[in-house]
Amino acid sequence: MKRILIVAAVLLSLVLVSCGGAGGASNTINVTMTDFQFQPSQFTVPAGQEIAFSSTNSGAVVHNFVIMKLGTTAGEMFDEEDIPNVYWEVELLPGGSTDTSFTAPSEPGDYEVVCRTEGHIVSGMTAKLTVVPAE
Ligand SMILES: [Cu+2]
Repeated sequence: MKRILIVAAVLLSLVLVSCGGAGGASNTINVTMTDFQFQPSQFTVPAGQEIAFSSTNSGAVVHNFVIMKLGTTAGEMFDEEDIPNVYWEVELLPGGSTDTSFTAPSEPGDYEVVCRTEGHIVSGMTAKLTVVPAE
């Protein structure tokens, strides 16, 4: 009897953990760009849905929020050959801000986010966009 209870408790915790993963998705991204970071640097959105995007550049130089297509990476430096791999991007001048939106990719997975301003990737200006199946 005791063993059955333990098995039930383990199964229940597994269910709770998996629900927590999918439930973390949000239709809103609110990100601050600094010299040289995205804050926060991890986002989870539902596949194929409209995402409200708000951002402020509180740094002293131009920053970008560039979502790379699934399975691609800009590597250590964003250059010409990376342009076809851009899924969506927005550029903000120093002190600038934006309220816009984009449609989340339809394919679940981890997407790389970078700032394409020269030297910013190696300075640590990267983030991760996790796309999960829409409920
Ligand atoms: Cu930047």
